[in-house]
Amino acid sequence: MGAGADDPDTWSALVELAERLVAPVFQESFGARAGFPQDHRLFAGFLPADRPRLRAKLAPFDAILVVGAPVFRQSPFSEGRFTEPGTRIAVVGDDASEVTRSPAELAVLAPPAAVCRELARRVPAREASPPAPFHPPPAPAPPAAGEPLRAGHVLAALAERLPRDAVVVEEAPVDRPELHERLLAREPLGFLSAAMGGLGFALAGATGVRMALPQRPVVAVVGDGSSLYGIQALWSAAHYRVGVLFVILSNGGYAIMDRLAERRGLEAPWPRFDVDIAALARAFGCPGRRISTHDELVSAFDEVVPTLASRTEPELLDVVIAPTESFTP
Ligand SMILES: Cc1ncc(C[n+]2csc(CCOP(=O)(O)OP(=O)(O)O)c2C)c(N)n1
Repeated sequence: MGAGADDPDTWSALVELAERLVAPVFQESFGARAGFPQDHRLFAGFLPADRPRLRAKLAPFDAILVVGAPVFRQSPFSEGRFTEPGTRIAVVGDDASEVTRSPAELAVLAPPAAVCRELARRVPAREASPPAPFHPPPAPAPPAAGEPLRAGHVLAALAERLPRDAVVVEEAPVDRPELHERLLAREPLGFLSAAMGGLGFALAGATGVRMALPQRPVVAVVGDGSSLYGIQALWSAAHYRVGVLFVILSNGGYAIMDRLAERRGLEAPWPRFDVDIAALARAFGCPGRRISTHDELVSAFDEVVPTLASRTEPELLDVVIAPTESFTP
């Protein structure tokens, strides 16, 4: 399932269909939105964006129905087939270019909710034992004295506190896989991302979502590098009194670019940087504070997260973390 399935109608049609087939449901990789409730017992996790791991993940299945997503979004590129030979693929979606370029045996250009609802009515119920459900990894223990915070600490602390209806806007390149696994989308529009790698979307995007849907709590989780591609959105959030929580994962560099360079045996030519994003936020009129300990992190979340449904002032938490050392997209 993918971004093209992210509306209440399609979610409920897909739940009906998946339950009838006792079929595991995977979220597309590098997607813009979630296409299925990620806390449902048939949710099976996130497809890899890396082709060898995608092939391995899909190898047990003889038939795959793709709904509201391309077959299959991958980045960075690697050689080879998407699936093992013999796997049959059908795709349903209302994005004509996505449907027509997908290498599938059957491609249906149609509103996914209607198709899935009708399929759920027509396919025979399957007798099968349910697949293993997806569980987020356990929260990491707080860092020992002298050890830095890591992305996992921030994401796990947020996951423990966010209400079901929160909208999480993601632009945290190297930590996206872990963000997916910890911050599950439990309601439509629970997850939002630009999904094409171009930076500069999240601060303005989160502000706009909260303006359009003032009843939804909105949190943006953004890399420090990414935040600099559209930092002036903080002025808009402050000026228009938009109560978004901006969580900056400040690892002092372009970690994903470093990891991608390493994969190719290259040394990263770009420098590390140390920009005080909290001070920048304040310069734009948005309250901002720097967080460097687990206690500060937890007490800031305890203070701010419960106010998200009703607040009319943005807040930026600039959380200093160690760069994530591996990237398996
Ligand atoms: C507009 C734009 N410019 C440059 C890039 C290349 N780029 C991709 S990720 C990245 C670094 C992002 O840094 P940060 O937000 O700190 O995330 P991290 O990798 O540390 O998680 C850059 C420069 C891009 N994707 N889009």
